[in-house]
Amino acid sequence: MEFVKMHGLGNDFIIVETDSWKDADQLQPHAQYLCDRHTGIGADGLVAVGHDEKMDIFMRIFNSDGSEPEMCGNGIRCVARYAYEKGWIEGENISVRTLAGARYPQVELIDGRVASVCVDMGQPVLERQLIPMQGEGSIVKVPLTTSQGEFEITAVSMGNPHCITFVNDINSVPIAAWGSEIENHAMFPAKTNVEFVQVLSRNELIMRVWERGAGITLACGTGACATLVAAVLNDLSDHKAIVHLLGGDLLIEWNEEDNRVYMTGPAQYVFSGTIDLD
Ligand code: ZDP
Repeated sequence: MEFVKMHGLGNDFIIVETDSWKDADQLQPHAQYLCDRHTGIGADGLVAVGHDEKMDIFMRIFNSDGSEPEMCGNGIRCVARYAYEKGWIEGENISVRTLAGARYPQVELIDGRVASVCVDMGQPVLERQLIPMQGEGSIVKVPLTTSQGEFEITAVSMGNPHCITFVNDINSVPIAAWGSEIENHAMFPAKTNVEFVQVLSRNELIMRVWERGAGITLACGTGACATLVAAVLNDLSDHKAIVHLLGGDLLIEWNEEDNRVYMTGPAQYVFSGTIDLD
């Protein structure tokens, strides 16, 4: 099987072409092995991409634990660059079919090469049952009890669930200990991605992430979008901010006119190769 390794701010993916959305089913049993950083290729996720009947392309992602999330922000920037530079796309605007619905990346060129990608990540989902999150009422400043203490969280879905906690000192947060418990908390019937955020200003946030199905990663695009939305809902940020991640920075805007979230950041190649699945 041929593959290309790409990453968005160090959140890395194995990109594999499949003939159809359905054909990507055959990849899921191999995700754990292929993503293993010792016995496989090594990545945070496995991404299937190909031509779609209604949209320009489709994208399916499998986390390194083999689970299939609805959406992927760093990954969609990678497949946008991949499809553009393969010559699959006319122009710079791409329509992508995902499990979360249609998403619309736009490649940004310098000297004919993709320098960055701006993705319309759609509207944030703020209805508790659709995140999904147990209980009733607001999704802002919700008390969450864990074995490691009480948290005040804000939940946002970008097609996939995110649980955001604001902290005073990001470097003091035990990401793995808190993140792994909250990921599997009963409050989140589909589990959740877990973000910890320190606010530097109304236009600058630091975010660290424990990802559902992947653990600590260097960056999470959907998580950065959810972080900005949560910061606005808590009146801690304006509608446009830089989100600093371990792997680098993303520019996130929650547009007040169309209620859609826009994410801009890089997508980079690492290497290509072949691997024998058997
Ligand atoms: O929702 C989830 O299970 C995430 N782990 C999916 C991957 C999210 C990603 N890191 C991103 O950038 O949004 C690819």
